[in-house]
Amino acid sequence: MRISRSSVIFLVLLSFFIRGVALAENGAQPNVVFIFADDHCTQALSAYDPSRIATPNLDRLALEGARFDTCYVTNSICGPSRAVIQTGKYSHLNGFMQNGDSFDGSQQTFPKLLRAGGYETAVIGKWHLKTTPQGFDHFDVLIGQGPYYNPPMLTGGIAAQATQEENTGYTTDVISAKTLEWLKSGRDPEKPFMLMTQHKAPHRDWQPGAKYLTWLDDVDLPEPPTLFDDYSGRSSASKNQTMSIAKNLNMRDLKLVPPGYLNKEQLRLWQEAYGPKNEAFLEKRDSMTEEEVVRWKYQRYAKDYLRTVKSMDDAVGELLDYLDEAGLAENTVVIYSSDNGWYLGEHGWFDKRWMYEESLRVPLLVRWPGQVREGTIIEPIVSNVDFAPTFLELAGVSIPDDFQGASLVPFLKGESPADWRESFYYHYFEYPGAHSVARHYGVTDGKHKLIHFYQLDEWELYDLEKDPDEMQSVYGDSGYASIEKRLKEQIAEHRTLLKMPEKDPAYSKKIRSPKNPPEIP
Ligand code: SGN
Repeated sequence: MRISRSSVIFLVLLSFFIRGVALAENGAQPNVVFIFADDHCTQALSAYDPSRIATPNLDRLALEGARFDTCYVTNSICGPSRAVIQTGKYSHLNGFMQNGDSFDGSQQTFPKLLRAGGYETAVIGKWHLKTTPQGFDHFDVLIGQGPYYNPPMLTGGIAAQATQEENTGYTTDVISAKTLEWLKSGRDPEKPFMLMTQHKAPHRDWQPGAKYLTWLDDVDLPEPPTLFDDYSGRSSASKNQTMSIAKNLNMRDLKLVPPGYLNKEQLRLWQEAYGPKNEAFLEKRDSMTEEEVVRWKYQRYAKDYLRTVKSMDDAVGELLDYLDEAGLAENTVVIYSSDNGWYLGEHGWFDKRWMYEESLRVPLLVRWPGQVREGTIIEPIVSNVDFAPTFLELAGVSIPDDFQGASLVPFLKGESPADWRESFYYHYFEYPGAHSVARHYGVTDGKHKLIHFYQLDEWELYDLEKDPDEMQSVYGDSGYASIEKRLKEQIAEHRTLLKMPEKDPAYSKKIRSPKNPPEIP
């Protein structure tokens, strides 16, 4: 009997379909919900640090699942971090090294591999990779950074032409509603799914939603001990940055002027909340010392940041409740992380970019019922370059050889992989650029950290056990000579393994020059 080519194709597709349905039903292919924040640091997530905020919904993930305590990003900035997650590769190989870049969506990405493995894929919320998402059955994404209120969004997917739509409301709530809507009625119930729900919050300029405009008004937040750091123990790089709470927050950041785009009712609520607080500040401004003004700015900035986190925590609660109600929780792995770490006043800073701990480290929480033991804490160094291989292993899809990270599934199952990385390579490329952080690379093994600001040819070495706040570089100190030598060798090994070219591949790139935001009066 002769079987036509089209029959063969039909039979192959049918067998894939049957396999997909069977796997989805018996739980072999769990759903994955990846909840992602923008600029959320562990200092503002109570499962890690309860000193400034309670995030009960995010904490649920840690209590019912695992908390990774040392998750580092390879390049601490928005677009590059997202590209690492899409591709499982460091920035120099995925081509997205700085925020001005455009993501080449035609390359191999994990959503495409998951689709080929029978998953339905969706991304809702912040995308920030410039080009239209590829590899997603459904996308509904902010355009560029997107505003905090009334965000226009681009929606489409594999089977639909992209169209732009207007939305009204607070962006965190809009993303939350769209996420629930897709789960309830947008997806194909016959297939396992991978959903990325990605918030704008708590990105600059930290605009709270109406519900939290006055929350924390009566509280004095604790100040980080390094708020008045003078950078005397370090190279010239940290003295030349422009991310200082004292000097670089502008009127909008500090809410001394309202956002220009709010609708009438949103503006009314905003003015009602900030008007009296601003008047009180401006009245006493002239009699305040410089130090008092920095303290005031820290409180204003940190509270607004935490207010945006609070709304996001509510959104996470709604999502977890829905997974429970719909009977999806048992067979869904929920993962929470952020694109980079952040300074909530430590070293006198806001923003990210550095290889120093606060900006290098991101939250990573994973709940996987029946697989991850409740309350697990995982200490070894993991990274956002490990996310893509993890997604693939969860789905039972094979991991391509050119991925540069490794799956975290063994840790989730309570194993300690014998050949896990003992040190980690970091590389930041965006200088000149926003906040003037010099280009650098470095290595850390969790105990020591060696950083090379290569344009300046200045080095720093930290003893993280003795000096966890990285206040005093011991580079060149004879007592650390053997450690310095070992870390330099590790840098060379990592660079070879990671296929890092000798010359900075981003040198020739044009970078937008930083704007000079106006100072407060
Ligand atoms: C982006 C960066 C911020 C930066 C602003 C303004 N975030 O929003 O780090 O403060 O630009 O830059 S990112 O999510 O895109 O990485 S400035 O040059 O005007 O100060």
